[in-house]
Amino acid sequence: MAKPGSAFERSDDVPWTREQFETQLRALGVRYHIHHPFNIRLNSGQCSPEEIRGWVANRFYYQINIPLKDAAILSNCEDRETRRLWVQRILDHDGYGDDPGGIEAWACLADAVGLSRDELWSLEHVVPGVRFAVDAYVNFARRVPWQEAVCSSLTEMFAPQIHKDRLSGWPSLYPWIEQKGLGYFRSRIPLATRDVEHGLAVTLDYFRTRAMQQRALEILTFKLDILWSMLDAVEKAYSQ
Ligand code: AHQ
Repeated sequence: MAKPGSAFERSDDVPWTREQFETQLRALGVRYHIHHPFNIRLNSGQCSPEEIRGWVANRFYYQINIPLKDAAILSNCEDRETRRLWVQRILDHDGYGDDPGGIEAWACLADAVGLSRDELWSLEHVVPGVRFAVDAYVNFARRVPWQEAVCSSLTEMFAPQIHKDRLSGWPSLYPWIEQKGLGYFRSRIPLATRDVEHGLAVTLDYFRTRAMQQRALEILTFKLDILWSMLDAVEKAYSQ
């Protein structure tokens, strides 16, 4: 590879600017699970109660593993300022003080779609493809530099829209689902926006060379594939 700045440096060696890098990251949104056939059917009112219960029960495995993933990042992170911010993500899901947290909010969603708490927490409905994808995410966060795991959380750049779709559509599409069960989606919109602001700053600062920026795109693609393959597995299990 040519010396940086030399006349022989090729254009694909030159790092992207912060704006170019962010544009490249956001362009991966075309692979976000909002475009998955199961999600399109789910958010357009075409799923049966059984399919929705299956999706809620399987996504619960993802939700209860987010704090483990975030704790793995904390355990690898030597920077106190970053930890002071990142620890909030665990509290958001596990709850803190009077706030029961996002995992409890997801259990309320389960109540609303007719899944008992025992059934939900038994994880009996979690299909192998979902378990493998979620476990791959947690194990990734355990073994890579914490900045790479932070980068993988940036799929939430695209999350506000998918939550807004559920909030705007489900009440009329699925009138049988009690609306108080949708509270989790409502809670995530400001939290996802806050989390992405921090995650993006870490990512744009850490991945400085063109090769590292390319690695960041690969990391985000890996996480997009995790979300996509979870819906593949749910669709195969519940939509035949
Ligand atoms: O509810 C979600 C959530 O708490 C998180 C944390 C974040 C991460 O650290 O990877 N990603 C994420 C996501 C949540 N909900 C998903 C959805 O479709 O409801 C979207 C998902 C994401 O975009 O990564």
